[in-house]
Formats: sequence, structure tokens, C-alpha cells
Amino acid sequence: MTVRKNQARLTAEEKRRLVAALVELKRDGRYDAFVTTHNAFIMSDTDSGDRVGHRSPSFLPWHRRFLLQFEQALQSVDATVTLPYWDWTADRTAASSLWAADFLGGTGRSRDGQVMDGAFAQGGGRWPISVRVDGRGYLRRNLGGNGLQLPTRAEADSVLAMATYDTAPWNSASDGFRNHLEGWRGVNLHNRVHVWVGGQMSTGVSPNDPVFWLHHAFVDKLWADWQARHPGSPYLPGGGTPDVVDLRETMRPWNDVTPADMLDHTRHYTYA
Ligand code: CU1
Ligand code: CU1
Repeated sequence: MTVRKNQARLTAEEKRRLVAALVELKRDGRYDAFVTTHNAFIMSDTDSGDRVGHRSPSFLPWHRRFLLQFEQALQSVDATVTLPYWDWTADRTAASSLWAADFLGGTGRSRDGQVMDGAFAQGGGRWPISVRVDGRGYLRRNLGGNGLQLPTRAEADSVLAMATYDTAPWNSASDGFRNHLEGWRGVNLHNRVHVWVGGQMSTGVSPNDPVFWLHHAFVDKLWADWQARHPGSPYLPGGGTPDVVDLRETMRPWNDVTPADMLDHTRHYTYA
């Protein structure tokens, strides 16, 4: 059984094995395929068009499936590895062990944002940025450099208190839990964290930064926490809504999964 742990509680050996599995997926090309898929969805997910991964109700089940596939790829390299989550309400500074050289490495240097330490620094030669939105082939970050603060526990709780999953018009203007968690409205949880990290994380090729997976694992955990808190609140819309993925419609790019299939994460993993 896969148990996803808080990254702050991983042992040195668990961090080493996760980093090694990430580097192996990068080496064999599977990592970059995930980056390409994510960017294609960011480009096509618009407020008025056919939208699946973002700006729509299926933001949460789409990323749950995306992470599950990625975790399975990691486990094909090392069966002991699971995706940890980054509780950014608790580990809220660039001094967190998350950003140490033995794990994800730190912020970028001021000149060009280039990450200079850890396994994902360009100097190590193991983390080329191949799927990119500009000419820069190195991982970039600017942790907290734009003056933003990471969301607080109180802000996360205020979003978890919302009883309705999502509302019309089912996009970035919607009221409800999904859109406040995604961050287009209100206190802004998920989107703000992408911008706080900066560099590739604030673009469509955000999975180039391995922290993408730890960030989204926590977003996924917040969804699971919300489900436990509101057992009577269903995924919406239930059906008959154009341009978005209803409860029992399949989610691109897969042809075998619907939001309904993704509602119970405990079939696949649990959170510790
Ligand atoms: Cu995304
Ligand atoms: Cu994201």
C-alpha cells in the first residue's frame, strides 16, 4: 500500500531514493513526457473552451490521476518510493529542509534565477530542462522573491469550510471549494504557491521543478480532507454541462477514467 508522507518527516534515505528515482525518469525520457502533457493542457484549458486540467471542476480529479501515473512511474524505478506532500502552511520559508542541497536544492541566484545546489542544478548535468517556454535550459526559482507569502493554515481552513464543490460558470470565475483552492478567487491557495516558487513553477511547464509533485500532493490531500469534512457534498456538475467534465464523463488525455473514478483516493494510497 502506498503511503504518502509529509516531506518534512522523510528520512535521509527516503529523500535520497526519491531524488534518484526522479533523476532516472529524467534520464529515460519519461519525466519530460509528463511536462509536455501538463503544458499542453495549460495551453488549451481556457475559461470558455473545452477545459479539463485547470479552470474547471476536473482540476482536482485530473491532477489526482496525473500524480498517480507519475507515482507509478517512480515506483517502476524504485518500488519503495511514494510521493511526499509539501504542507506549505507549515514549511513556509526558503530555509525549510525541503530546499536543502540533499533534497530539492534552494532558490535561484539573483543574476538569472538558476538553481545552484542539489541534484537538480544544471552543473550536475542530470537535470536538463528540455521542455521549455524559452531558451533557458536550467531549473530556475525565486523563492518568495516576489513579496508573496505562502498561504496560512487559517486561509486553507477558510477554503476547506466551503460546503459546495463548484458552481456555474465552472471556470476561473466560479464560487466554491474547487476554485478557491485552485486560486483564481479569494485567498488563492494553489496558484499562489506556484508563483511563490517562481521560475518554471509559475509557467505551464511547472512540472520541470520536482516541487510541482509535492505541491500537488498537498493540494490533493486538501481535497481528501475536504471530502472527509463534507461527506454530503458531491462532485459537481453531475451531468449535462457543456465544455467541462461532468461526474461520469472521461477526462482527456485518458480514455478510461472519470471524476467519479477518482473520488476515493484510498483505493490507491493514503496520507500519513
Ligand atoms: Cu496543473
Ligand atoms: Cu498546479
